[in-house]
This record gives sequence, structure tokens and C-alpha cells, in this order.
Amino acid sequence: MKNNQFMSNLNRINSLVLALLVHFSFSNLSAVAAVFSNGGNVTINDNTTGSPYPSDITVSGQSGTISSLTVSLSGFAHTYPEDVRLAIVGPTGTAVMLMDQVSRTLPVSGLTLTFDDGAATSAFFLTGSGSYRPYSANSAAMTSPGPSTYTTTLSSFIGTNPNGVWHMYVEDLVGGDSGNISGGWSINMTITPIPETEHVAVAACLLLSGFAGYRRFRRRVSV
Ligand SMILES: [Ca+2]
Repeated sequence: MKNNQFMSNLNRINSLVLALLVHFSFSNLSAVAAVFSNGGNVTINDNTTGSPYPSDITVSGQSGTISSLTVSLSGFAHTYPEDVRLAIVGPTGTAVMLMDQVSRTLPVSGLTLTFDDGAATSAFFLTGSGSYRPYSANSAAMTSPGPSTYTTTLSSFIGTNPNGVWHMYVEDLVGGDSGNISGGWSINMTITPIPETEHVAVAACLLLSGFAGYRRFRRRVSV
């Protein structure tokens, strides 16, 4: 009889621990994808900064931190893409150069470009619409208020707060050609929520009550 009761209590404790594991597993699985856009035209003026400089996207109301991020440009056109430098800066000041003096020297227009760390091709080889890894020819500062330092991997944003104003800076380095980004730009991010405080408190209470019950039972069995 005592053995049956002991096993019954063990099962209750196991169930509590299992419930906790399931709770935290679901918390970790509930990452959400979100897209934020500014569809306004950005003019790539010849041999100077773009208009506007920067183009902004405001993100608000998101709970959690960034777990992955890509950036897309819509309607990219330029008569000599090698002239172009383009970077984004997040709300926490993290800056990433997406394209800087790529090898393309023939005109392009109407391109949809996605910058993704996992893309098969570097933006250095930009030819048409598609996904490219960020590429920078050097580490030179952009024209103020553009970033003076930056990375070339979008993973730099992982773990940062998505809320706030995001900036996109584009400039043209050489006289003679120009372009525009007619459909603006967008940020595609995955956000992993931070477990809510009350969930952690409830889970801790369940765990403590389970162990307290187990210890009371062990004392009864041992006398
Ligand atoms: Ca130019």
C-alpha cells in the first residue's frame, strides 16, 4: 500500500515537472515573424547622399528580441550600381552595410533585392532581383549622420530590441550616374518573446509545492 502511494506521489511530481517543461518549450517555440515597411521612394542622387537621408521605419509594440532579420529593397534602379553604398542602423545603434561598391557596372531597374546572411551569393555579384549576402568593399565611414562604423552581417541584430526607429542610409560615391529605390524598403524579422514574469512565478510555485509534497511524503514513509 505504502509503495503504491509512494509511486502515486512520484507520478504527481513527474507530471508537474513535465508540465513545466512543456510550458517553457511552448514559450521558446512561440517566435513570431513580422514585416515593417516604408514604401516611400528613395532617390539616389549623383555623387552625394540620398533623399531622404535616412529613410526611416518605426517599429513599436513588439515584445521580445530579434532572432533573425533580413532587409528588402523594392524597385531598385541605378545606371551604374557600383557607385552605391547602402546601410541600415537599428534602434540600438547597431549598423550593417548591405551593399557597397558592388561589381555591377551596367544599368539595372525595377529590382527586388533581399539581403540575407544565408543567401548563396554575395551582393558583390549583384546582377538582378534575388537574395544576396551583404557586401562592403571597405570599412570607410558613411557621410554623417550615416554610420561611421558597421558590420557586414545581419546577425549583428540578433538579441537586440526591435522597437524604435530604424534608419536606411544610401549614398552615391562617384559623379556621373544616379538611381532610386521606387518602392522603398522593408525589414523582415523574427521576434522571440521573453517569458512573462507571471508565468515564471506560477511555474516556480508549482515546482516548490511539488517538492514540498514529496518531502512530506518521504518523512511519513521513513517513520
Ligand atoms: Ca554616381
